[in-house]
Amino acid sequence: MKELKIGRRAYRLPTAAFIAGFSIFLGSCSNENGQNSLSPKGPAAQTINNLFIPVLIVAILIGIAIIAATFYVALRFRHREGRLDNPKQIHGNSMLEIGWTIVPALILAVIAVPTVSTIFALAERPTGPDVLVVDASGKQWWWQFELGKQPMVPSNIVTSTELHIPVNTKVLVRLHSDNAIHSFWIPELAGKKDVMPARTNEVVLEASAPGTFLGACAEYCGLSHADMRMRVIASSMADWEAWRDDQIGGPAQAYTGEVAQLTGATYGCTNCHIFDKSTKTNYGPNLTHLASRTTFAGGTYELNRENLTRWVMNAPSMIAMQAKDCRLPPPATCVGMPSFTKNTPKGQPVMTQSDADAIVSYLLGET
Ligand code: HEC
Ligand SMILES: [Cu+2]
Repeated sequence: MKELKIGRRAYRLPTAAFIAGFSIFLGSCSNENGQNSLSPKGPAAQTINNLFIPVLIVAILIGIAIIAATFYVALRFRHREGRLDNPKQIHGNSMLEIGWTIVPALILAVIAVPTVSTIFALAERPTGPDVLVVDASGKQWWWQFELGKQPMVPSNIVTSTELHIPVNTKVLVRLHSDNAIHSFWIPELAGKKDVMPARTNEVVLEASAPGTFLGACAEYCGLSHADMRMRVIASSMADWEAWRDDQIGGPAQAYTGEVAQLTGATYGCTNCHIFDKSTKTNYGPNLTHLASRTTFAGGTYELNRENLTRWVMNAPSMIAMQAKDCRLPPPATCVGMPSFTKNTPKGQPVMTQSDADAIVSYLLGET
């Protein structure tokens, strides 16, 4: 008895420390972080949650039963003075062995029913003129969204990082990659889907209310995988149509004169980017309507003059990229955007502050 008391006291401090630490950890888990799969904001995520919660409850009950049984057995059959070393052996007890084979099999069989029906429900492919079809491509390291010509979109729209959708509308997202394997995940709207080269997977998004839903690449895809974020912005149909019409229109300012010269012949941005036509894709993000976005560089940075100027002059200082000598049409070894102020290749100009300011003014639609 005496021994036990000493033992208890010795555990008091670590237990208190654990409870305090765990409470702080739980306190840091906010429910409204824009990326919470337990907080569904659309039918697909709701369907998944409806399966997840009951299965989780069953798993917790089984977990508690097993942990309790483990403690019971450890205490009940612990070594004591004057006792035989081994408790009674039960090997070969057919009833027990049949029991613990059949019960889990039954539990799994019961869980399989809603699981399979959820899989079929989520795989249903929406069709019709009121479905918005989006081609999402995983790039290194950003997401390109292309809204092809279709009943809801009179002319092709190419954008990046931020996908605008109307609420209560089914959005069929076709997933593409011309490089590594990525994974597309907007936790509050739908499940996770791998994005594979040479194969088109699909996922259906739908938001039940306006809002901004955060997502990220969920499959390690190289150096800046962690900077490959995205956001889905759901708004009323009227707001979405206004966004759509703005995207279809040309850039805020004419793409001529000094800016066209700087981004073209001088620094060669046009080898990778498009500045004045939102219908076309290129190696890098389409920049025609960059000003309409709130973030850039895979959603890692807020779009403002200061961040954008730093980026245009020396992008690799802001996220990791492999693009040292990539000024010309990107050779296969280039991944990302080069610096225009550090390690510039021989014979290529180093970007001046005033050139950067002029380019950034154009990109922000300011004069
Ligand atoms: C070798 C190809 C290449 C060249 C040349 C290049 N870029 Fe980029 N640029 C990229 C890539 C790739 C990205 C996406 C990087 C990422 O987010 O991981 C990018 C991203 C950007 C972005 C952020 C866009 C967004 O939606 O996130 C801006 C702005 C930009 N570049 C401007 C420029 C300007 C201005 C120049 C010329 C001074 C230039 N780039 C030259 C490849 C290039
Ligand atoms: Cu990725």
